[in-house]
Amino acid sequence: MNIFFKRRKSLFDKIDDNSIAVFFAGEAPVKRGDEFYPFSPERNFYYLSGLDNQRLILVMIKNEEDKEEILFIERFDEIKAKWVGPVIKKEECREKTNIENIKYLDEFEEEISSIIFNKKIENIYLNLENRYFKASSPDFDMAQNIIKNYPYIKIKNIYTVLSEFRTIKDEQEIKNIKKAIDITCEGIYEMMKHSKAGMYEYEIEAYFDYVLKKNAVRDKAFTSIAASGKNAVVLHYSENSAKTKENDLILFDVGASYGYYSGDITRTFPVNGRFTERQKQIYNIVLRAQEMIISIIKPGIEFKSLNESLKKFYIKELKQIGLIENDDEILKYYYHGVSHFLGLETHDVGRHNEGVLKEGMVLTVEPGLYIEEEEIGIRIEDDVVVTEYGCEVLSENMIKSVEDIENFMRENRADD
Ligand SMILES: [Mn+2]
Repeated sequence: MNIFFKRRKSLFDKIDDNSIAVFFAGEAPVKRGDEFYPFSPERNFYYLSGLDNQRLILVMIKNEEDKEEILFIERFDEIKAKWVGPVIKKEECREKTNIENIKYLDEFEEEISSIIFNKKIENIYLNLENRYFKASSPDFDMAQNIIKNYPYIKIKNIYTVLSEFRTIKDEQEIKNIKKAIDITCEGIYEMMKHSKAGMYEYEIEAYFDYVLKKNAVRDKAFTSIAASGKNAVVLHYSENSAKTKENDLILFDVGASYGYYSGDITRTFPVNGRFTERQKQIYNIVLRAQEMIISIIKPGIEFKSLNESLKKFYIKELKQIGLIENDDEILKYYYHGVSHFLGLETHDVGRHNEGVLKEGMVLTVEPGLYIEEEEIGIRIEDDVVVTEYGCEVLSENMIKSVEDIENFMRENRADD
């Protein structure tokens, strides 16, 4: 069965009778003048349709008698076709989505009013993600129009329902995430091979970008972090412009995107291929912390307990090496969360802090320690999928022990 059809079928079960649900693919935002940012489909639209063309609209209609779906696409325009290429055709849409009824965008408004009237529509479900007070999107515009023109219709938010769906990954999704991770790891190995003290952070990063392009990945999952020495204590450092020094560690938090699914991996290694004794000591604490967290992940565990366990572990370890005396000093050296969901977005949807882990969830495990006064910032991040009794590390082939990293860098350094 077509996976997108299957997802829409499950969604129909969650919406009330006499309702329609509307999803917009969105369009690329203007950069400036006649330039646009690259297009990336709205994720719930993509999740339900598998289409990544701009401006499309998916409408789902449900009443007591039947369930209907309509896809609105752009009409063919000869001049536009000569400049930017032809738009997606009805036949291709049918094949990819299993939606039979395909209409043109210029018919959308008339069609919606006729559905509202003829099908006695009482509710309209819209995809209302709202992180900012002045949110603007086709969904919010439509909400405004409905309130104005059909004040008796109730507007409901489908975003939260889909977020719930999307936290549990199906086989196809895990395959895509795995592929994104494999390419990401290949890129990290490439950086390890070429890294030398004295290179600029972006010079090493360029080897990651090369691997992405070589694998036909057009998009990164997020802006790469390439942070050497003390820069690594800034969590979202993205300047990537400093010159590395002889005994620097360098932290790479990077991710390829594949089929719109994100990989998210962090590795920290010495630019010159050899850890100092102190770096080794701190690195091994982070590594053992990560292994401990991975070992406790299983269905039923509270998401927020992962971070609590990590802090307890760190407090004990950092007291042992004399870095801290009191429990609350830990916040000086570790100040983020250990995990987030991963999927169609890098910080994927789902209310992690309120919930427990379930089979099929994909999450990151990314403990770090940041000692500013010693210019040491270390984070190790892998991605795991929760299984029936535990979890599977999707990036398990990516080396991370001190010994493996030093050996790999010694044996594989390129002579450029
Ligand atoms: Mn992450």
